[in-house]
Amino acid sequence: MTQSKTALITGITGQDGAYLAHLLLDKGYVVHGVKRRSSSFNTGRIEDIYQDPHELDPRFTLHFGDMTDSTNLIRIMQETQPDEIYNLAAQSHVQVSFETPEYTANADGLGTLRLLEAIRILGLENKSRFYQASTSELYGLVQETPQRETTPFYPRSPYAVAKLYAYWIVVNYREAYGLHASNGILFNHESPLRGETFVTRKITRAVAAISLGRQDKLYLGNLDARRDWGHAREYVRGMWLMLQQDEPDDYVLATGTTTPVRNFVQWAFEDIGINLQWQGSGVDEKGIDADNGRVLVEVDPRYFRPTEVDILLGDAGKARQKLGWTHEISVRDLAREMVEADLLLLRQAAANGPA
Ligand code: NDP
Ligand code: GDR
Repeated sequence: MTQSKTALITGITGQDGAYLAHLLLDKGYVVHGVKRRSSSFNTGRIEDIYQDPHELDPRFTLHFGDMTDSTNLIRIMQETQPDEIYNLAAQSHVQVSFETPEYTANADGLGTLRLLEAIRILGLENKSRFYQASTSELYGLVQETPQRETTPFYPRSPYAVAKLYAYWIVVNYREAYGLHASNGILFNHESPLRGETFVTRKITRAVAAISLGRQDKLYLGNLDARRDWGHAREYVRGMWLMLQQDEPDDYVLATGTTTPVRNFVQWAFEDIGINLQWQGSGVDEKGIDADNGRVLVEVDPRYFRPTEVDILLGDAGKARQKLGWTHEISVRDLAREMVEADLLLLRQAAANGPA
C-alpha cells in the first residue's frame, strides 16, 4: 500500500483553503491547516470537516499559527513534515491593503519568505513542494492583453506590491536552492464561499436580501472595472496539478472572459426576476427596477480605490497545455449559483431564528 501524502495549507479557513482541503482529503491526503486565533469562530467554511474535536477526521488537523510568526511556522512544518505546502494565507483584500500596507507586506510578502526559509532550515528542500498563491493583481496597470506568464507586472496596490515580492522570492528560491516551488497566477475566482466584502459576494448577498425584503439598496464603487471571474472549485484543482509536475513553474489560471462589475450586478438581479436598468453616469449612476422605478443600486465613492485595476483578462494557454487544466463553469452560471446559495442561507437563517 502506498503511503498517503501529507499537505500543509496556510489560509485553510479562507475560500480557497476550504475547497483545497476537500479536494486533497478526497484524494486521500493527510491534511494539516494553519488557522489564526480569533475571538469568534472562523472555521465556518470547513465546518463539515472540522466539527467536534472528539469526532475529528484523523486525516485532518488544524494548528494555530500566523504568517507573521516565524518560529511558529517552523515548528508546524517540523511537526507535519509536509510533502506539499500550499501558501494561501494572506490579507487578501485589495482595498483594505491601502489602510494596512505594512501588515499586508508582512503577512503576504515576508510571510512567504518565512515559509521558504523554514523549508531550508528544516532541510526539507528535497521533500516539500511549495505552491504560492500569486495573483492577477500583479498585472495591475496592464501592459498587454490578454495577460499571460510573460506579461510584465505593474502592481497598483500595497497588496499587489506585497504579492510581487512573494512571487519573486519564490522564483529566487527555486533558482538558488532548487526548491520545487511554483507560482499560480490566479485571476479572480469566486464561489458561495467567497468572503462577503469582495464584490461578487457583496452583490449576491445584497440581491438575495433585497429579494426577501431584508435590504433596500446596494451601494457599490467602480461599476466599470472588469474582471476575469472563474469558479474557486476549478482553480484549486489547478493548484494541485502544479505540484504534481516533475518540474516547478509558474502558471496563469483564468477563463479568458472579462466582465464589467455592472453586468454581474445585472445578472444577479435577473436571477431574482428583476430587470435592472441603468440611469446616469459616474457617481450619479443608478440601477433601477424597470418594472416600478425603485432605485436598487447606487454608487458610493467610499468604495473607489486610490489606484484601480481597470481590466483583467487572462490567457491560461500554458496551464491548458502543460497541466491539462481547463475551466467549465461560466461567469453567468457562477453568478446564478452564488445568488441561489445566498437565498438559501438567508432562508435557513430565518427558519432557525436568532442564535
Ligand atoms: P481569503 O481572504 O478567503 O482567505 C485568506 C486566508 O488567509 C484566511 O484563512 C485567513 O484567515 C488567512 N490569513 C490572513 N492573514 C493571515 C495571517 N497573518 N496568518 C495566517 N493566516 C492568515 O482568500 P482566498 O481564499 O480568496 O484566496 C487565497 C489566496 O489566494 C490568498 O493569498 C489570495 O491573496 C490569493 N488569491 C486569491 C484570488 C481570488 O480571486 N480568490 C486570486 C488570486 C490570488 P481568517 O479566516 O482568520 O481571516
Ligand atoms: P479584487 O476583488 O480587488 O479584484 O481582488 P474585489 O472583488 O474586491 O474587486 C473587484 C472589482 O470590483 C470593484 N468594486 C468593488 N469591490 C469591492 N470589494 N466592493 C465594492 O463595493 C465594489 N464596487 C466595485 C473593485 O474596485 C474592483 O475593481 C480579488 C482578491 O481576491 C485578491 O486577493 C485577488 O488577488 C484578486 O481578486 C485576483
